[in-house]
Amino acid sequence: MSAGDASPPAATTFNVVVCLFPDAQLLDYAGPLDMFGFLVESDLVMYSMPMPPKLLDITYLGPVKTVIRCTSGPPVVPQETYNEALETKKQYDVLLIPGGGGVEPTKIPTSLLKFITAQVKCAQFVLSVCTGSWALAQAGVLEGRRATTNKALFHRVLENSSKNITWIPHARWVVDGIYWSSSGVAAGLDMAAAWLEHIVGSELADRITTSVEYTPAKAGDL
Ligand SMILES: *[C@@H]1O[C@H](CO)[C@@H](O)[C@H](O)[C@H]1NC(C)=O
Ligand SMILES: CC(=O)N[C@H]1CO[C@H](CO)[C@@H](O)[C@@H]1O
Repeated sequence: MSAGDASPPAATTFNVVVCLFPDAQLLDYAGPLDMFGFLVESDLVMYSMPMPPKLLDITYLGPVKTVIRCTSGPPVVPQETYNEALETKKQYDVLLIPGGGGVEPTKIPTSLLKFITAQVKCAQFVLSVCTGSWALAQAGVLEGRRATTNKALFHRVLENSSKNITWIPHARWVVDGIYWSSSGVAAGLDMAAAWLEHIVGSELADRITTSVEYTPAKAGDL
């Protein structure tokens, strides 16, 4: 680069995986994704965005490649299964894990738990929304860590997860190492906004939240 060349460095890309399953809570993943979309290269023109320092390439995985019904919203079809991703050993940089009725211990897909355990070894960020952190707890990856979850299901998650997890009752979201966990549903939007600020800076993150006319809560807000 010659002296005085002011062109910004080329954007780097995070591969993001959205972990779907039957009875995943729609807004848990749809809320963050609507903001993440501002960093998807093919959508930049639509949003009239300058090239951000970080781009997101998003993949949708599920226990099956056939139609999945989430708690509400349209039927969704995952692009690949967890088992296929495990076989090809593809590593993702960022995991987004929604909560919902499908994370109940009797319902959660075993392949999702295996996928989480394999991915967290090299992932840079693991984002859970609502009872998505219960899925992380069942995968055994929150041992010795702090996390939060949906306030309405707090005691159920607390009683039915490892005693070696420090569950934080009053938080919109909690960060511990690579793990970012938010409380219930809409708190995922607040955590997503904070995470965007973390990866692309406050100017661009503010532009995104302003575009969607959202005023994010702070980490300690109830
Ligand atoms: C809690 O988890 C951490 C991290 O895996 C581990 O080092 C520690 O021994 C665990 N403590 C108990 C009481 O299981
Ligand atoms: C508080 C709570 O929901 N406890 C549940 C934990 O899991 C067991 C086994 O599934 C249930 O019987 C408890 O009700």
